[in-house]
Amino acid sequence: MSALSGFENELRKGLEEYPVKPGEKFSYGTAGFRTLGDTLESVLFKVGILAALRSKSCGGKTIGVMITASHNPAEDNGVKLVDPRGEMLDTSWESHATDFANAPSLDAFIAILEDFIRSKQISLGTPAKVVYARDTRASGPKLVAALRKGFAAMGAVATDAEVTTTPILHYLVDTINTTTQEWNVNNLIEGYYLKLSNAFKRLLADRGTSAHLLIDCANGVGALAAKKLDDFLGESLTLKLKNTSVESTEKLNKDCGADYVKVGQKLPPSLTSELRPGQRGCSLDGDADRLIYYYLDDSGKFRMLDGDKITTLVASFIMRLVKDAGLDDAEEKIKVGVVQTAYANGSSTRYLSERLPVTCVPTGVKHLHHAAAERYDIGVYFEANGHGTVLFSSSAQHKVASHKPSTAAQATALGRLKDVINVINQTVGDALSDMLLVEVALYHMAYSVETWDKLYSDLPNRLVKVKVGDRNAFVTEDAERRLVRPPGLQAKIDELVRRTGGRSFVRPSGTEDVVRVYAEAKETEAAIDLALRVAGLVYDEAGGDPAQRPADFR
Ligand code: 16G
Ligand code: MG
Repeated sequence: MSALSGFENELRKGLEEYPVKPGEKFSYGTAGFRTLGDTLESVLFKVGILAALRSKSCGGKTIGVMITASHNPAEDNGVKLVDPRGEMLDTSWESHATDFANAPSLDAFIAILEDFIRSKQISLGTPAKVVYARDTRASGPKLVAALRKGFAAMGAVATDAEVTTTPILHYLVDTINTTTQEWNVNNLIEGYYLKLSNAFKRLLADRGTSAHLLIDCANGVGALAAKKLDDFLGESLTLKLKNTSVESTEKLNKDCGADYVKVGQKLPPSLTSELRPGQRGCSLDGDADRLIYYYLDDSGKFRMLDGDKITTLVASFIMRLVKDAGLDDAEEKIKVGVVQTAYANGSSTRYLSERLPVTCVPTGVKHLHHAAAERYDIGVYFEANGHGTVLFSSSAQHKVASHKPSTAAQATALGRLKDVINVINQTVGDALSDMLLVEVALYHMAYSVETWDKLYSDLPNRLVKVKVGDRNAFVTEDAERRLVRPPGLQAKIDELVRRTGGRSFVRPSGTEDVVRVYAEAKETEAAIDLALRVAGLVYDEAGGDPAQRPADFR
């Protein structure tokens, strides 16, 4: 008798309602499943089942499910699972998620499920608990309906966190699994805003005037969260919210948002008449887990402060607090370090390496998060695209909590460090929490936005997409900085870089069917030239059709 016999009826009904259509192929990538929203119902039904099984395999702990496609176009959608501590799904489950999604029939699916349950030794009698949320996309509600049927098929108890940001969902998962008190989801969300805003207000208590900040909310769920946060912040920070049209779902990420700014290295047109020279502005992405700052200099020129600049500011601030609190002496030494990816601007890596340990890891939050937790007592990580946070190890948190300051100045710094811990959402990058952290760091470091910007000068850089037949033919090593396959290509890139100067690397995207080329050099024209030459090499090497070769590839 099959272990699933009691569930077969519901599974059959679900699969009949949400069949995989011929030719469809899904893959659980860097950020979960992500594709056109209208094609995802079958995936969501199965993700509901997978989340329930994940909960059972974690002894009944609550698992999170977030429905979002982040910075991608409004018609896309996606879904990812969140593990009990609020971190990304264990990587060993990713390929199973893909197998589930692609199972073509009831029989095939049941066979995969049974095999999986046996290999993971999941006891189906263990209760399952899940909490789920979605962003503002139009396809969200029907994807939620399919997801709920997946939960129901496995008897999971599901809590609906409704429309909220990705980082709030991560926070909820962690909090639900660690709280010993009675809770309901609204109180927990309120607790999130209180935790952030109270710590922020204490950190800025001695600032006489309120700073002004313009926020581009990408017409997404970040607009709702920023409005709520604004209520909690009161006078401590004056927010001006732009691109808040969440009802017009087609406007999501359209000509605005963190990715628009980072990729185009330009201000969203909707902000041009809003931002005055010297004033700070920032952009969130569609699910509010990325943050990019900017300002216009005296001559009105747009200046961007990306994830690398945020790392520099935040790491400098935290190092100073650790030192001022007396936590950097031999006995209690707290080691602060930074994690970046190959996309980090070379100037930022140089600046940071002269001051603290820096680790480079492959793209994707799970890699950065893991390295930050493994390698440092306090690990600051940001991708250049603005996704990041700060992790405090339990030993660092213990040292901060138990340290006895020997001077009044140490006591002040220690108090600030404790509040900084509370401003941060340690489960994942959180644009709103990061924004508060940046504002606090600027104030306490006594930096204007210009001083912050001038800590180092970004090397000009360029990112180019290359459409190839099979991006899996591209295999990297050394944290994606070098190619091992196709054979011989890296040597050609090395030769180009040797001749022209600068830095370049090639990696297959984890979210799109393309290969990405990054190049940086001392001059803008040289960076563009290098990127387009490497793109040309990649295209030719991957057997691209000469007739279709993009005209600008060199
Ligand atoms: C996803 C990742 C992000 C990464 C990006 C790279 C998460 C939550 N998000 O958005 O960290 O920078 O993919 O995309 O991990 P790419 O592989 O297409 O370049
Ligand atoms: Mg995002």
